[in-house]
Amino acid sequence: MQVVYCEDGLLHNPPMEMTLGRIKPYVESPKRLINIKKFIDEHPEFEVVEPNDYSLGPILDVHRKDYVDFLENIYQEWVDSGLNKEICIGDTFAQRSFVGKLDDETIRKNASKTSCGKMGYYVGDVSTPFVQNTWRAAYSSAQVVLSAAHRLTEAIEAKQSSDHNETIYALCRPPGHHASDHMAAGYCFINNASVVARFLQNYTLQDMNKAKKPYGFNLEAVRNGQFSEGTSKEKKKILIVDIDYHHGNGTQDIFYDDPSVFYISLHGAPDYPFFTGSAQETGQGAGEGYNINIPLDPVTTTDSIYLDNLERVLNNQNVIDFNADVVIVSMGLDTWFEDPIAGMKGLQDMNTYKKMGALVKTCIGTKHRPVLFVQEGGYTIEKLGNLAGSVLQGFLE
Ligand code: SP5
Ligand code: ZN
Repeated sequence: MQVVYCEDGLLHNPPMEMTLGRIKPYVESPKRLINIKKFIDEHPEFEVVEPNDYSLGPILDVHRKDYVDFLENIYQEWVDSGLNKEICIGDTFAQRSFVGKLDDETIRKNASKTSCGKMGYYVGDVSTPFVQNTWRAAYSSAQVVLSAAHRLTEAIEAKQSSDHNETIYALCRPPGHHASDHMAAGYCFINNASVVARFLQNYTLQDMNKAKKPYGFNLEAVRNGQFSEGTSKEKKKILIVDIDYHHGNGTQDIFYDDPSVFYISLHGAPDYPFFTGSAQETGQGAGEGYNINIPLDPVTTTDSIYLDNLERVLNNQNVIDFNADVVIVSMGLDTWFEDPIAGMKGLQDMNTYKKMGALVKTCIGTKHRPVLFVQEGGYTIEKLGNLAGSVLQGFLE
């Protein structure tokens, strides 16, 4: 299995975060990536490949331009206004009644007068800080996933028989599933899984070939508005299976009214992000019926309960009828019982992770479909290589 990896993912390294009333070292640490990469390097069934650069175009198919400008510039603006160079972290948030009855555009204009205001408008919590190279890391993370999608598309189009799944792993960091079209949250800045879902829908293989440049983070081209664009007319159907411990509120939100992207999430509840993730959230408008949430009790969920739920949802009639062209797995590894900020108390067997990968391969809703694994959360640094490797090995076996 090919694994796309980029060292620039290590560049986002804030000195601290605040979670559950405690100031602590940043939990979503670069060590996570290093540890998974180490496992990948030690196992011959994986082959590490370099990313390419597809510019900002595919990112702007999901995220608002004003938000992308914010991601790019906020750290420097914060420092230029005399604030802490060590870390740019919000402390006042544009929540509900705090913004009164003003319309979004007015709130955005008011917020945009200061870097603190922008942090309050574009960020959802205090555990999503910016440092010097945060934007560069987030951009690289998206390019890793886009590169994986391009390679997967090449493999799909070159495919001779249908007796095996085409598959690839985007070993990206920072993660993405809490980021919405205009908000960073939960360690996430660019919603990688969503960007790649749209990329697969909007770009033909020819578009991808044309957009592809050597990975280099071409800021000038980005400033000059030289973005790649997709021309695809046939919209591929994308199934996103989110097995991160947390509900992927950002991904759900981005596709909530879209019947061409089916979002499934198994997650611990009640827990972060607290406001979304109930089973009653089934999509809206044309997207009604294309969103399935499976909240699980973090205390009583065991290995077999978790696997039963995963198997059931991947064999759900609506998922089968959807008949996805491509499956994206938002692969969080923070369900593991020892996870320092998450974890299901009863998920203690490494084999469970193999079985997760095996289920993605064998269940009717996912069987024989190309699968793109996208790295999300997971914070038991020492175990992450094993956990990620187990899911992928379970899929390959
Ligand atoms: C990508 C990702 O996994 N982001 C997670 C962000 C979570 N941040 C807040 C976590 C604090 C709440 N958890 C309390 C559970 C205690 N067992
Ligand atoms: Zn998570």
